[in-house]
Amino acid sequence: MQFHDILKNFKIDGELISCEPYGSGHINRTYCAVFNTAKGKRRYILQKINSKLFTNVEGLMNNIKLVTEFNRAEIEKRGGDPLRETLNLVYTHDGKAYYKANEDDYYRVYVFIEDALGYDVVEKPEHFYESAVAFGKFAQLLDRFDNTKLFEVLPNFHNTVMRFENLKRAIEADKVNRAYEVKAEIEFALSQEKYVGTIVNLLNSGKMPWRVTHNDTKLNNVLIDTKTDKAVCVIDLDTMMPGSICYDFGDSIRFGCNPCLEDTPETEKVIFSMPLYEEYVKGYLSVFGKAITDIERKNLPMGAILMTYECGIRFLTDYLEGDVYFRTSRERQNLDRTRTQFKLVKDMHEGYDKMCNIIDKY
Ligand code: ADP
Ligand code: GN1
Ligand code: MG
Repeated sequence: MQFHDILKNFKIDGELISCEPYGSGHINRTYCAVFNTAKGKRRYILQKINSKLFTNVEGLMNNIKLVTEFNRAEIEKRGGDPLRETLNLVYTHDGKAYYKANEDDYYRVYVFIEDALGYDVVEKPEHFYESAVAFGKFAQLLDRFDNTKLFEVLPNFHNTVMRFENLKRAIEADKVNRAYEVKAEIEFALSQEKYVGTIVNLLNSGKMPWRVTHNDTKLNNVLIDTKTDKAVCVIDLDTMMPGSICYDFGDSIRFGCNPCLEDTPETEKVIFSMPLYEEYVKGYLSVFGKAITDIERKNLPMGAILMTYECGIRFLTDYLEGDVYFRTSRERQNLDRTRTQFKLVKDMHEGYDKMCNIIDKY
């Protein structure tokens, strides 16, 4: 189907000029659509939703609608700019949050947030600090949102125990005959078994609170103002679900404290950056510090280790299954991603005491 035929279903006044692939997400297909309107050129984000993964698009889009409308009202109350500080869905002519083009072919449109970018690697430490403030504020904002309203889009998304079981099954099945070339990675992955239940057990025993969490808190899921270097908006709300704050903290650390790209083939250049970790802790706790419980605070460093490890074993599982989940553009990309994560996990174990001391400092 042509972009024009898809976009004409959304409430946009104007003529479509172009529509090109945009951004670097691994899951959905994102495009930037430019329209000529009475007010001049206007850009929109068009996304083809990965409906193989998100099998209940109605439930997914209802979550995003609820959360963005809630945030919009809160931002307005606080005198902020609701067109920039939250995602804004563009609805279809019949008032829906998505358009179904064909069976398994779903699209959504967001207002494009101008003069802001998502970064794949920390270019300036203040960007990372700013992302921490943004995710902290986001968590704080949603602390008042009733999480029973959210449909659980991907159950067990950060259940590290289940991810570990998936890995073991993939090793056993060895579908595409790759296990022999990743022996060292498999050995490392299995050596971490004693940690995998830490957060899951705390949540399930009621010792750690379930909160509304974002669950995909990579730096490139916060848009940073290109002029002021301040965080503008948290995006990519597909994985909003009940979870632990240690997941959100940990996933940010996993991605941002690596000076290299997530899929760098030069694993030897990957080092866990303690100064960047400190930037993030400072920013996050400056806004969320009061709401956080002792057990959450104490487990933030373990959250970082586990989210990095979990992402590593997800990449490894996907490599063993023939690259069917994460989008790849070259061979062994998922293996490089795995190695990056595992190197970070090793560094974090070594720096664990220091990571805890930094939490105590703030
Ligand atoms: P994925 O789930 O595939 O990661 P995202 O929702 O994160 O998809 O979008 C991919 C990229 O598109 C983002 O990293 C960001 O650069 C850009 N993007 C997404 N939404 C907007 C928006 N409303 N305004 C500007 N850029 C956006
Ligand atoms: C995926 O969609 P994107 O690129 O923001 C993945 C995350 C991983 C991340 C690794 C729904 O995020 O869980 O941490 O890749 N999202 C989903 O970069 O699986
Ligand atoms: Mg994204």
